[in-house]
Amino acid sequence: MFELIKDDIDNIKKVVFVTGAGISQESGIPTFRGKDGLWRNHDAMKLATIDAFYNNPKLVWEWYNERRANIFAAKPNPGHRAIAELEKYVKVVVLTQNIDGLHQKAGSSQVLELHGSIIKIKCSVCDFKEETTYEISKVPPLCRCGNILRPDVVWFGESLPQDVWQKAMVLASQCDLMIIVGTSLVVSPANTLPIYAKQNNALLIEINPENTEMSSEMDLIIRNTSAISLPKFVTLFKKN
Ligand code: BV8
Ligand code: ZN
Repeated sequence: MFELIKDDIDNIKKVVFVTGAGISQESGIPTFRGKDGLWRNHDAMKLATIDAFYNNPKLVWEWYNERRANIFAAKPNPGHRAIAELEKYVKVVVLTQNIDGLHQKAGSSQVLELHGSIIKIKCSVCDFKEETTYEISKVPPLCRCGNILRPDVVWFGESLPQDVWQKAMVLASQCDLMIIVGTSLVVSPANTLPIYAKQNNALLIEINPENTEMSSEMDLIIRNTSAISLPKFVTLFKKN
């Protein structure tokens, strides 16, 4: 599977992962664009927008409540755990588009959440923010200032947190190897991270059962799932 890099392993010191919904698929969390990308016949892409939230905050909150319940019950899978284990051998940073916190649950210590986190909620007006894992029964929840609370995620049409994005670009341009796992690379600006890596001569590996928008740019393509491929990748670093 990883024959191409087997002899280069000793030169790999800094690995950056760019992960998307596909890496959590084997933890039972639906992806965005797969067949399970619909919820009550609503397209996830249309619900994850600021307009949808202001047009129908109750509906959007019902969607997030269902996702929160599913995510809080979900466990990291062997793919998440392999990335966490790799920290024993090399410097690892995870740039994730996911909001499910499964990388952190698996033990990864350097995770940048490019699109925020479903575990956090914030006020749509004041600076109130908190981490909540309790079920939000009354939707939409109100802040003590009287305004509606929202999930602390980045919706389509919203900018990514500037500090997180700046750091992600720097890390992408300083790695020896970038592994792009479980993402269709449809969503920008996250889909530009492999370009920063390539511009700095990093090796690019894509792990995805399907083609992506950038398959032609990759040095190595593993047409398999992350839960199968990533544990195999980590064994390359284990000195027998
Ligand atoms: C921005 C949080 C500046 C919410 C998410 C026109 C109008 C307005 C905007 C735009 C426009 N055109 C482009 C844009 C920019 C837009 C964008 O990219 N749109 C796309 C759809 C064209 N981006 C933005 O708006 C971003 N902000 O650009 O700011 C700006 C400001 C104003 C106006 C313009 C620009 C913000 C984007 C963040 C959106 N928020 N999530 C929530 O989750 O509720 S994105 C959402 O999609 C998730 O985070 C998800 O992770 C992400 C990306 O999708 P993927 O992770 O790739 O998931 P997908 O389902 O697509 O693919 C899964 C892959 O896994 C597949 O390839 C599959 O084969 C593979 N797979 C499946 N199983 C497995 C597997 N792989 C491995 N193993 C398996 N077992
Ligand atoms: Zn408030």
